[in-house]
Amino acid sequence: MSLNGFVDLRSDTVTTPTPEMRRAMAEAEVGDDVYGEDPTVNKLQELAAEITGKEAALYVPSGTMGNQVALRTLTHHGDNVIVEEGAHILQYELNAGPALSGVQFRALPGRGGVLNLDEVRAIATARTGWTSPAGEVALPGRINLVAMENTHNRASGAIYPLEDMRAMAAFAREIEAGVYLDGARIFNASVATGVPVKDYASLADIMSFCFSKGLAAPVGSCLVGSTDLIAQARVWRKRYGGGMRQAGVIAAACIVSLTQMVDRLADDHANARRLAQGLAELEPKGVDLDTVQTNIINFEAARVGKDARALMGALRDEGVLTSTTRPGAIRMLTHKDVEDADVDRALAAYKKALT
Ligand code: TLP
Repeated sequence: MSLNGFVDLRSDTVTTPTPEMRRAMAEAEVGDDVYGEDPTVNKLQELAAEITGKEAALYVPSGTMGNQVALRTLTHHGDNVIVEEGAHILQYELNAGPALSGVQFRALPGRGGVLNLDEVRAIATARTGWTSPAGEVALPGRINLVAMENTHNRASGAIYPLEDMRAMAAFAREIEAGVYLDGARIFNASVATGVPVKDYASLADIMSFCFSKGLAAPVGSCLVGSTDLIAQARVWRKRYGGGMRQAGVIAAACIVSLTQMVDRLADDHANARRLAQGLAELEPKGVDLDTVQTNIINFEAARVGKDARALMGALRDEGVLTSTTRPGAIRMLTHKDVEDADVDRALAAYKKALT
C-alpha cells in the first residue's frame, strides 16, 4: 500500500525510495557534475554503460528529457522520424520533438507497439512526390531515424520482441537511418523474457531507460551509446537545462536501482498477471490477457459497456487509484509498493464497482 493509504495503480512512477536508497542518498559522495566531478554520478554512468554494453552513459533528470536529448542528438531540423503511433515520444511530450528538434514524426500503427517492417519499408522507399517542370521535387525526404519503445507503454507494457527489433534495426542501417530505443521500461522487458538488456541496447545508437519507474528511484533516467554520441548528448542536456550540480544525491538511489531492484520486477509482473486474470474473471472482454506481458494492464471499460470515468471514480471511493491513457480504458500499473493484498483489494473494488 502506498503512503497515502490508497492502492496506487496510476503508474510505476509513484514508487517511493527504499530505505537502502534513502541511506545511499544521505551518504552519497558528491561534486559538481557539470564539471564532471560528481563521483556518484560518474559511478552510476559507468555502471549503466557496463550493464547495457555501451561505451558511455549520461544521467538526465527525466525520461522525457532523455528522449528529447537523444532525438536532438540523432537528428537535424527537418528530419523524418518513424515512430509507432502510440509512442510516448509522440503522444506524451507536448510536441517537444517538432518544437525542439524540428523533426517530422511519421507515425505508423503498430501491433502491440511493434512496427510493421513492410509498412516502414513502404514509407521509406516511396517515391510518390511531385516534380515541377523546373525539376524541384516535393517529397518529405528520406527517413533519418527509427524510434522504438520497449516495453510499450500504451500497448499495455507489451514487449517489442528482440527479433522484430533486430529486423527493424537492420533495415534502418540499410537506409542509413539511425535507431533510437525508448527503453524507459527495458528492464521489465529483460526480466520478462530473459533477454539481457545488452542485447536490446546493441540494436540502438542511443537507448534511454528510467530509474524512476519500476526501478523505484526518485529521479532520473540514463542515455547510453557510443562515447562520441554521449559527448554530443551531454552538450544538448546542458542546452536543455539538464546540467545538474551535486546530482550524486539522487544518482545514489539509481545505483541501488541497478544493483537491487531489477530482479524483483518479476514480482510486479506476477501481480499484474493475477490482477488481469481476476479482472478477466469478472469481465472476460475487459482485459486482453495476451497484452499483459509485464506490469501494465488496460481494463477496456467501454468494451464492456461501462463508463471509464465513472468506474475510476467508484474505484477511488474504494481506495484504488487508476489512470487512463486513451478514452474508454482504465490503466493500471503494478510496482514495488503494490503487494499481494493490494491486488486483492483492487479486485474487490472492481467487483463492487462493476456490480
Ligand atoms: N510515462 C508516464 C506518463 O508520462 C504516461 C507513465 O506514467 O507511464 N518513455 C516512456 C515509455 C514512458 O512511459 C515515460 C513516462 C517516459 C518516456 C517519460 O518519462 P518521465 O515521466 O520521467 O519524463
